[in-house]
Amino acid sequence: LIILNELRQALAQGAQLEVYYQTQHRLDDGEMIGMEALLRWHHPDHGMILPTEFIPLAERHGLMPALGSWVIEQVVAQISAWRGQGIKVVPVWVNLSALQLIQGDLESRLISTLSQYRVPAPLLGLELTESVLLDERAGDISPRLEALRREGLQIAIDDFGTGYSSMAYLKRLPIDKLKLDREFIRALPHDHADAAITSAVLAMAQGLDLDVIAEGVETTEQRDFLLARGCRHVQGYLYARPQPASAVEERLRQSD
Ligand code: G
Ligand code: G
Ligand code: MN
Ligand code: NA
Repeated sequence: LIILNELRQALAQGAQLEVYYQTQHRLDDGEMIGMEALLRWHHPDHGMILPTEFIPLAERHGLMPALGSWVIEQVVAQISAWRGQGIKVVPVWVNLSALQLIQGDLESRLISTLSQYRVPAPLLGLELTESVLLDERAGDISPRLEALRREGLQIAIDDFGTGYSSMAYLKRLPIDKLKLDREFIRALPHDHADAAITSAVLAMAQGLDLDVIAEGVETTEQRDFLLARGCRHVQGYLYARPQPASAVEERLRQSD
């Protein structure tokens, strides 16, 4: 539990935590259309620790609403700083933990952070996994998502296809985008099952008028397969790895 205390300290001081950004692109012409904020912890002894290791710890030990709020404020402040420098910004997507939704005042906190930094709501997207969306402790989430969308925020289902995958919630929940999990992308185009699933999700999303972004695209073969099946957006190492704000800032300036 030394690490837990260290995480608590890192959060209090902010210095060892850093938000990385992975750019997202339009498939047909490569244009940057967004980015995902991904938290990193630079530990003085252990080097970089990935969120898969420390976020579950933060969730178990009550650090999560605070850590999540820290990420949101960092991201909104960064967008604001870029806008202040005249840099044209693309929407930034933040991952939400179930514990942030259970905390009932998420919506008002988001809205007040955005207005404090004078950042237009459409520049912030929220990624929720299927398990977060279906977490009963958060209550009926549909009107809450609706309220956020009315304010202009965008909502995506993250890791789509790996959770409970009840198609019923797609009908019920007000969302903008599906993030097709990289599990289904990895073995494309050769794996028949993955090819069938990916094609079916793309067709279904088109019928539901939902955008799809394919995650974990690493090869041109994967890209070509997706493009041929009407997928419009991608995120993956083929385009960019998660990187510090200063590095994506370069790309924002170039693509401006
Ligand atoms: O780059 P990658 O190793 O960053 O991310 C690993 C996992 O950690 C992903 O499932 C991602 O959704 C999650 N993650 C990254 N940053 C955050 C964050 O700020 N909040 C939450 N809740 N999850 C995050
Ligand atoms: O929030 P989510 O679970 O979708 O987090 C995205 C995760 O996927 C992060 O850990 C990120 O670093 C990782 N990632 C992004 N692009 C690629 C990729 O092309 N290949 C692999 N293996 N991982 C990726
Ligand atoms: Mn995500
Ligand atoms: Na994902």
